[in-house]
Amino acid sequence: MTVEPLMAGKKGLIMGLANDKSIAWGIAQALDAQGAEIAISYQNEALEKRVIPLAEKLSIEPTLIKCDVSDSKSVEDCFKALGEKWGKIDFVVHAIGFSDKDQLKGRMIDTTLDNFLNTMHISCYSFIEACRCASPYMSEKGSIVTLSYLGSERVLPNYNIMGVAKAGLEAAVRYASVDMGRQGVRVNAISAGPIKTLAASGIGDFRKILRWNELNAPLQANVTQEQVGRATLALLSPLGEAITGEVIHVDNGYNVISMINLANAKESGEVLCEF
Ligand code: NAD
Ligand code: 0WE
Repeated sequence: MTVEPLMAGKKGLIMGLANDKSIAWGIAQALDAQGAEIAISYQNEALEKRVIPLAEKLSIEPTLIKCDVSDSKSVEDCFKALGEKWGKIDFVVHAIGFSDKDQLKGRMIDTTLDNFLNTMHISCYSFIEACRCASPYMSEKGSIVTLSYLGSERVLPNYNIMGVAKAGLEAAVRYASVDMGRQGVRVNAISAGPIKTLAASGIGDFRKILRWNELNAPLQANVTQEQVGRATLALLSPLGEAITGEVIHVDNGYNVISMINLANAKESGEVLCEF
């Protein structure tokens, strides 16, 4: 029996590809494996050099578009170009976040207005704007997914204003699900566990964050780009049919845990904390 690929004939945009470690790359590969035709947007020329060789690895040649979400015209032009090229867009993936590195430490309350506005702009408003610009072109039964993190719901050291932006992002998912539900389009977020990507590099103690999650998640492991890719595929495909306005944790269950597992911590022999 031959089964039709889940994304056969479907076309859509992935925003936020920086390199082969990006969550966006895990998503691109999962969609490609199921027959999707993909457009990839990248932030600037420096990243274009990294994106081109990745694009060559996909089975259907992707469309590459420069799109800097700090510039509204750039976002508008991106969707217009795709709408004109394809007629209809079946899916959009938003995998973009940014805050000034200096403010991903210390106290959240010390954030500057300038950094607050920029973090909100790039990490939250850009999703809203992408939904609005995509809206005229989305096919009925289209699907949109953005990426969030547990720091939106609970406090982790140093995530700070990004947590506030992700809380806004998750609320935006709920409101957009109503706005776009009228045209049959579903809107969801995936709240991924920590993954070593460019956006995680240079974060002090990221190794410890990874180890902490691995020791304490119900499935005793960290998540991979590929796993987030396949969960995103499910939400973008007909498998996700009745799911909208939702934030789905793809974190090996870490978010349900309250107290750490002392036995696992001891067994690891690492000094993550001492009682
Ligand atoms: P990444 O660095 O590979 O991707 C972040 C992307 O944001 C980059 O491609 C970058 O170019 C893009 N970006 C930043 N500013 C932009 C701008 N002005 N215009 C256009 N693009 C811009 O890192 P990632 O971890 O794959 O991040 C993707 C998403 O996943 C982010 O929303 C992040 O918050 C979220 N996330 C990451 C983790 C993790 O641990 N890595 C966990 C949960 C959620
Ligand atoms: O959302 C993210 C990444 C957020 C991020 C990271 C950077 C680093 C480089 C946003 N902006 C920047 N700006 C830079 O200049 N994650 C979920 C990964 C992440 O980031 C953290 C984490 C985790 C997990 C920051 C502090 C604490 C935990």
